[in-house]
Amino acid sequence: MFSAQDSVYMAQALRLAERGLYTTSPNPRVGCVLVADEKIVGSGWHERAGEPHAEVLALRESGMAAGGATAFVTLEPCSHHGRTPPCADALIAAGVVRVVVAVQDPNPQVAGQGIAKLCAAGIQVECGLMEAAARELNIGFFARMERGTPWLRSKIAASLDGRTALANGVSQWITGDAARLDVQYWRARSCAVLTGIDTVLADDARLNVREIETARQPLRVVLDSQLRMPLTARMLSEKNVLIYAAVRDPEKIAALEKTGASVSVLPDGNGKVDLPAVLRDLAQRGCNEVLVESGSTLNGALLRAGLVDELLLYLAPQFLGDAARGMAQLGELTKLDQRIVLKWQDVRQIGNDLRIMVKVEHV
Ligand code: AOF
Ligand code: ZN
Repeated sequence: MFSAQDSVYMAQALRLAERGLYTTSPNPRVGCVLVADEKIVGSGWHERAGEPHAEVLALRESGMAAGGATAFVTLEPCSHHGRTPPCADALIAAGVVRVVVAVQDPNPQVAGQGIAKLCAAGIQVECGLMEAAARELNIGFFARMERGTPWLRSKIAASLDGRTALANGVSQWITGDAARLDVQYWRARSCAVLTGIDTVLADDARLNVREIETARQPLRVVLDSQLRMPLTARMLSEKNVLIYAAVRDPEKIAALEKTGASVSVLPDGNGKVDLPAVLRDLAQRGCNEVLVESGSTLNGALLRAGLVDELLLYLAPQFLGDAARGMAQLGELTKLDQRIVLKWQDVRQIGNDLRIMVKVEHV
């Protein structure tokens, strides 16, 4: 049903969509190419929530040439009035005769209704071309829409023997400059960076995007059950910090809020922060992709709770030895079915380090 030429145009639409990698959230990254008489007559990509969708920009560029054209769109054209009017209506009004869609929009406000609208108008619609790539590009948007939590990606820098810090906590500079720069891109595309209070206390980490230009800083999220966050923490010198606590301490909360931070109390009943509730809350705040940058305690807790979706591992060519700290405190597993099973995604060398991306197989 799809020709080789269809694939060429959809690949181009996907490349356009990728331009929104750092800006579109909470919206998905979407690209569109309009083709008439085997020529591209218009193209567009969604840049920012509140601004026009990919299809509308492509139609603006094509003008009258969209009449009789085929539209290649990486996500089902929307059918709802959100911040902008429905793209399905715009495609119908422009006289497009065929629409090739990579993947259906998981947003319940759309969810097939865009395609239905196009079909009802007599447009030939085909869905599923390069679906896997289109989903992957918006993996966080799909996670948030389909299960109500963001895509959780945990970054861990370690030695080749899987150690992240010496037993005494010394951990800085395990991986090299190139790996650290690479992390900046993953931070920049994430809606939020999540860490534990121990990392803030140990490193006075800021967790913002510094070494590359970005139009948008991720929300910095700290899990701080007992509200130990110092008011002098460097992180608090910029806004955009959200602290999850397990205790209601009105004085400390007021002092933190005065710095511009937000505090939300979500206790789990055992003196800790309720991790699944945190993720649901972040999704409600529009977070698609969340990057965890923390120590082995929080990584272990998230992995044990089955909340980590993907690991971004940077491995330096060093051994730190058995006494050094591991990547994630999982406790002792006594049965093999308790193990965490991973699926290889990508392996490459970054500078002098190895970057391994694996997805967690949720059973
Ligand atoms: C499209 N084309 O380029 C994008 C779509 O508030 P709005 O108006 O920006 O609508 C946001 C929703 O529209 C978003 O949640 C998703 O369902 C869809 N995104 N749809 O037809 C696009 N970005
Ligand atoms: Zn739209």
